[in-house]
Amino acid sequence: AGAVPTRTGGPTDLAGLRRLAVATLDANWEHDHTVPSRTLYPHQWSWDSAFIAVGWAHVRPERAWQELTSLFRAQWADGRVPHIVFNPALRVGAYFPGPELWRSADVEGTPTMDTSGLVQPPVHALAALLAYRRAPDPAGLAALRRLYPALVAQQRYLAERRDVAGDGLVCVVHPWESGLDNSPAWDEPMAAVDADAAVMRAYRRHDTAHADAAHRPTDLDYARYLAIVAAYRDHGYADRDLADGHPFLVECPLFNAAFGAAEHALAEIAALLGVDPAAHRVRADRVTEALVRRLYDPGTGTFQPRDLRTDRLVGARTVLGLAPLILPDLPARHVDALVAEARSPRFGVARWMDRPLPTHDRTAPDFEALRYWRGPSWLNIGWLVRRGLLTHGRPELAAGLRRSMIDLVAGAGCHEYFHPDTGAGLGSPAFGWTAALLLDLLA
Ligand code: 2M8
Repeated sequence: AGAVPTRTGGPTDLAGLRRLAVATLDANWEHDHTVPSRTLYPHQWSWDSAFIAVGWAHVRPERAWQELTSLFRAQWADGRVPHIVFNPALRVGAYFPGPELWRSADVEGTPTMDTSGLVQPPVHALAALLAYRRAPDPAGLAALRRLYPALVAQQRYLAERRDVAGDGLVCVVHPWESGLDNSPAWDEPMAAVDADAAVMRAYRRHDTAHADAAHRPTDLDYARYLAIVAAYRDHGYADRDLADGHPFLVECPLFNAAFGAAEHALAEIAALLGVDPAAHRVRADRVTEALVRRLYDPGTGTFQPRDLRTDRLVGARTVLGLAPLILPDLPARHVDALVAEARSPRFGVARWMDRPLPTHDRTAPDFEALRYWRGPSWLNIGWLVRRGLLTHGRPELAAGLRRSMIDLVAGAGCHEYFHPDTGAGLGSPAFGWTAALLLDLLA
């Protein structure tokens, strides 16, 4: 796995940090969207664009709206917002798996550009609302008015096509949909997916050419990712009958918290547009109620994913379980339990102010400080949890978490993720949402 990387040093003054963030976003800007990373992820990613729009709103608001508008131009007729929108100008092989594997053009109701067929956590309505609040001018209001029906259709797709268990929650059909690709939360459901690491010999992974293989998912993970994509694609990306045989069906607390938070955001957007927000509020309440009923484990006092193939909660205590804090109507008892979990040695928020929020339980035997979503610290997750802490009246903890995130970038630059103890920068060194969310944290 190699030596533990050390911090290399980023700017330490706030103006220097801001300049670095803007320069990173500018360098990743591509006509009408921002790439997460020029090397690792050179196309447009769905939830990246939402986080990135929040950052653009602070410096170039018109780009925030272009970012979201270009993403929603790739929305499918059924309402799904694809998790990757491919840039046709890039050479074949710029990213794996590319358009030749997804074959979106073969499906009816897909846009003219190539896309994936999966979704990601729906944080876009929240992003649009925050972008507008930051820059509440007529151009922003017009953009919000254009986006609103698309954001509603995105929610409708999830509510109507992805409620596989009929319990009011959205089911993800691939770990990539969670955004936390190789989280230990998916180990159990992934173990049931039939695949052999040897499959990867037939492909050329692109990520390991740009990032240390020891900091990325394994070949066996990738073989399973491909097997699940193939199953969904060969089913025409149709969501009927998923329960009958799709190899990966999981209700994720972060995805569903984003789904509920989106209805809260849509209620506020609707009010701004003079539309009755009542239906959004009703739906938001239902999501929170379903999350508590289906994904809360009173035994551990945490939210956990539910594997629909076994109908059991997954035992791993990952940072996914803290995400319901972003729901303003989460009952006080559950908020208290999550705050206790966040402050525990597992996550250490504000107990050790100098330690960043990890993505997995630090005390778990499968905690890996360097490997992607199995331990390292990511700014989008810290940013969401901080919002949750502010929403529920925990300003000191929120301030500690904010400080820890700013320190990470000051210590290492706008990296994709960070070693949760040393703060060393990992993955892409010029990552879009790190830059964007830093701008938001500094505002
Ligand atoms: C990562 O996911 C992609 C697949 O979608 C990959 O590993 O190639 C994840 O970190 C995901 O959350 C993120 O949206 C994407 C682009 O930054 O990269």
